[in-house]
Amino acid sequence: MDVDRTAAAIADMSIRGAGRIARAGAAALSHFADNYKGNDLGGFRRDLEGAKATLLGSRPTAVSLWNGVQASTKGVGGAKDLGEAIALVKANAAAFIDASEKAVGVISEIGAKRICDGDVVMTHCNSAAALGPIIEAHRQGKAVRVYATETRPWRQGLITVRQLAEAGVDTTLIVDTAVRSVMKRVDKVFVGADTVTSHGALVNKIGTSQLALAAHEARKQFYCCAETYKFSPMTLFGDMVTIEERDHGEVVGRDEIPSSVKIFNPVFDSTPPRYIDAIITELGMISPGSVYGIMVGQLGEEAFKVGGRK
Ligand code: RI2
Repeated sequence: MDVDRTAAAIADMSIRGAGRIARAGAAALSHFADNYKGNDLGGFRRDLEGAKATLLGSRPTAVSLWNGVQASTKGVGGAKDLGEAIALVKANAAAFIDASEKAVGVISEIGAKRICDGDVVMTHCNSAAALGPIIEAHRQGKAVRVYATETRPWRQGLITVRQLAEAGVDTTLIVDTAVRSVMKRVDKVFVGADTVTSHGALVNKIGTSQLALAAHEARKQFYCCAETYKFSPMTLFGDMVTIEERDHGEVVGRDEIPSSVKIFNPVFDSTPPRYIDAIITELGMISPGSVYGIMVGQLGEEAFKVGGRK
């Protein structure tokens, strides 16, 4: 799909999920490179920047999209000619998509080991990374039962319960307001991530922090499942994560309530690292405090030299 249509599909959430939007962004840049009609390298680089900006303007919170776009365009500045630049973007995008898909498989294997026979797991929204371990544990023959939240207002929980039911997992749907009440029946919480900050805070679907608080209060384990391309390099340099706010029409019809009532529809919230037992990544199970070291390793020391930040 081309860049404009991909950006529109991400914005209207027909393509959603932090991993999927990152792969869609990479695929759109590959499509852009493959169909480029110009004939000079300078023009390609300029148009590529425009394509990146279009994709990044679609949704602001999940850093996975930014990382996918950056990974797909790495090295273009050093390309000798247009052909090399086009080939580079296509190869980068394909490598990112492949690594992204494999990461979910590794997270599933690692995460499944944290699920014991007979465990009851709660999950929120719809996360491929969080469902992977649950489905893998079930596939391995462990008896696992799941409470899945509805996840207002988009109700991604309905996608989750369909996916779990299709995999044969014993699944119960609950409304979001039932989280604290149901937590006493739960052993572990598994959620995904849109962004993880350099100090190990989890930015994920609105309501995630309520699950974390309820799990903490009830002394239940809280796991975040996140590929490392959901780690935000910008937060290393002090930038805040932008929390997306979406249209009030997603919450309630305007004529259902008095016109004087305002509607606030934030899409994500932040869970402090102290409420997270571990982050399950494709590099292994890590503490929230390890995120910083992994990001520094991935970025390289150059990025931290005074004046070295691009
Ligand atoms: P995977 C989703 O956001 C949810 O917040 C979910 O936890 C996260 O992306 C990660 O999903 P949205 O696009 O990459 O539904 O694990 O707003 O599939």
